Amino acid sequence: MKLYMVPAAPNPTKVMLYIAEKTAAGAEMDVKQVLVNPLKNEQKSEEHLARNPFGSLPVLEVTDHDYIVESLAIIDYLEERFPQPAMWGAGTRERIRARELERIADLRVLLQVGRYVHATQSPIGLPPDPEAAAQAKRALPVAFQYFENVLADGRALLSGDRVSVADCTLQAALQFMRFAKFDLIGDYPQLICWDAAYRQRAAAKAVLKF
Ligand SMILES: N[C@@H](CCC(=O)N[C@@H](CS)C(=O)NCC(=O)O)C(=O)O
Repeated sequence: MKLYMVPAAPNPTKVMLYIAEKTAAGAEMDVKQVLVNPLKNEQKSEEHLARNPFGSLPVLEVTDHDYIVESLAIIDYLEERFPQPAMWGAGTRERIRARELERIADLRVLLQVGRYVHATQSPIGLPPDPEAAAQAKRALPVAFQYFENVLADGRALLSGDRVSVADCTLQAALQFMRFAKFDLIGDYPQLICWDAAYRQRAAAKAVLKF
């Protein structure tokens, strides 16, 4: 299998962290990572559009001409093929809780961070959009406070003591914040602690660039 990706971009990073976590825990996934460089607009090249008509990253090539073009669907596919260790947790309630946390991290943090960065200093040259930036920035505190509350019992990771996809998604978002050199988590001590601890993990060290 091949993962078309670019380091530091949040959606590819979420999948790369997921793969690195699984691999560090012993899963043998054999996913080759292939760079598609948005700084050269390669994600909109004919070659990449043939893989993914939306021209976005990541894309998983399962076999020749069989592509998955949504990050969470890629993770779900890999998780079904490589169920151990379970990255959504064990019982029904734990799995659904991890999924809920991942959706909140994705839709209320990663998406907003992405909007904010692209509206203020887009690495792929999108025009500045002060209104979109202000909207995205306004949406973040309630999500950060939510995670602050989740972490308030001193847990090491979002789901407790086991890493889950939610950790990968939240970290992918925070890395994009660091990449853009802005800090919006300064007022959230538990989140700062989680961030520092997560970045010490082998998977994080292998994947994160910022
Ligand atoms: N919903 C998609 C979003 C993918 C996405 O927006 N990827 C960004 C990188 S984080 C991208 O490729 N942006 C460049 C573009 O759309 O031209 C997913 O979860 O995979």
